[in-house]
Amino acid sequence: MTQATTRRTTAAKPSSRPKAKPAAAPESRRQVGVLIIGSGFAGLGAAIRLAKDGRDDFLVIERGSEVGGTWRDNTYPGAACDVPSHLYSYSYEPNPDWSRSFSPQWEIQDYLRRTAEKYDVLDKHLFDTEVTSAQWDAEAEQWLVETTAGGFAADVVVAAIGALCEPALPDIKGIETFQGEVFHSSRWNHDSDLTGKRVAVIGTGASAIQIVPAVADQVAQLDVYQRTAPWVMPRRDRAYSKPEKLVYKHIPGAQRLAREAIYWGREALVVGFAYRPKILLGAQRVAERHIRRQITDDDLREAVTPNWQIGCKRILISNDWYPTLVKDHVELVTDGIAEIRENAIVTRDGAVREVDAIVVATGFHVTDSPGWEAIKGADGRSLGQVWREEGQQAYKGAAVAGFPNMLFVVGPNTGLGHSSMIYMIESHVNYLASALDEMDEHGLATFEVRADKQRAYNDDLQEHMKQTIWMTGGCASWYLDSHGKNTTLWPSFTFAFRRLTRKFDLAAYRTTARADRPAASLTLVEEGVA
Ligand code: N01
Repeated sequence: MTQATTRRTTAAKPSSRPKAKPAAAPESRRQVGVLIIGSGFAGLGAAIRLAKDGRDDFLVIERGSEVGGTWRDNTYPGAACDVPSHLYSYSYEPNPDWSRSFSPQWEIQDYLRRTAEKYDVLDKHLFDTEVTSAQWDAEAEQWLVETTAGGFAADVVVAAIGALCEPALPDIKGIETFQGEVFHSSRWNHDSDLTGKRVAVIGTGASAIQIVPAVADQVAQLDVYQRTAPWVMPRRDRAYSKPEKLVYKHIPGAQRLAREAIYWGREALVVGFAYRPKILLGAQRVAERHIRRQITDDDLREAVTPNWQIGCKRILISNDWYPTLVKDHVELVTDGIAEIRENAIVTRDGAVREVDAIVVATGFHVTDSPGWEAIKGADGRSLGQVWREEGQQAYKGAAVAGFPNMLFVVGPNTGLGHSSMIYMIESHVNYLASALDEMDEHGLATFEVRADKQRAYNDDLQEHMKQTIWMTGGCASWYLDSHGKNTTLWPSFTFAFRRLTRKFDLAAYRTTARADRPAASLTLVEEGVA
């Protein structure tokens, strides 16, 4: 999908994107059964499942030059996962060789590369290819997909685009006039040597708290611009010993047991996040103690202490964030940014801080991704327009009314604040696989979720959402859309989502039969639709 752009950021070099080809004539389109957009954990997981199920007629379109998605793109110093590795991996592909409890980025990227090779799906990928538009053709009952490598006609489209892929660049006055280097955390410019430079980092989210400690000792001056203080817990990270790895490799079930223990430990947190937010106050005490132990200066302690309840935004983990902020050449700046000049950042109090480079760690377009504009449904409206007008929502996070034969892996309200997204991805992959089986079994040409089913599902979900910490904790976060609704997170236990998506529920969908299918064979399906 289209890339967010701004002048002078490495996220924005137009030359790095292949040029779009003109729309293909229908006869020159390549026909494909299932077209998967994106090859991060989600798209790759979908491809592997289709291959395992003996389906051959699928293709993955990936704009990057290899698999990995967010783990390919986020190469900033210090990048690592904050979910334990034994859980943050495919269930069918355990890795006994994880080096630590929280793996670094490069290790996860290696894991994804190896897994793609092992399951032999790389020749089903078109890399360095961007989807420029996808339009539902009601007559042909197919998606007409334009890409930078030509046109495709697909029976089913799988949107595995990911929520954290379009950098959100801050709209700060004068940012385009800055003469030094500017780059987004997820588009780290490795040609830029920060050694001995005066560097500013804008943002104090999950990315910034990894970047700041990793670059601090390299630079001459580090200004950290904080808009909202995050809650930070101790990071219980350690290297796995050789004997541990041997146990995981050679003792059947040992690694699965470790994974299960991590899973259920994390799942217990849902009680606090989604049902009884007061329980999280215990965690808040631990985070407060973390501040007291690592910072002695009262003013700095106050500046880093959030004024909202823990859990409302993502809980961060770090042992070196606060110790970095107390270093002499590091300054936490809490006055808002008024403007950026050729060589400096000016804050609202009038202070001018000269800098040589700016790292923009300001997050992603999650609820307003520009990618949604390129997908046009049955009535010609783009997904972006539909979601702006009606709110971002999908049935079971997977299907959107008006967008037949398209499934998300993973879509609205499937994100997690406490556990591994790979679990949610595998749940959605089950749903996708079941949908394709149902299409085969009943000879279906199309399926489209019923608007009333989608509405009822989301009304129910949002009703439950009201009691969660994300709505009651007193913060603003990227979990919420412009209407103030939480359209990103799953508000319950992940095993409940697994149950919900185990089987494709045809009764919630309108369907049409394939032209070659005898009408009698459709009876069952028609009965299923209430
Ligand atoms: O982005 P964020 P991120 N002027 O949106 C600030 C995942 N992740 O890239 O809080 C000044 O969390 C903004 O301030 P505020 C993880 O799911 C995982 O860090 O909005 N500041 C905030 O401090 C995470 O949640 C890992 O007031 C501005 C920061 O920028 C998600 O990615 C590692 C601003 C943005 O924080 C995103 O994390 C990294 C402006 N105009 C990321 N606009 C793992 O470990 C925004 N900010 C797995």
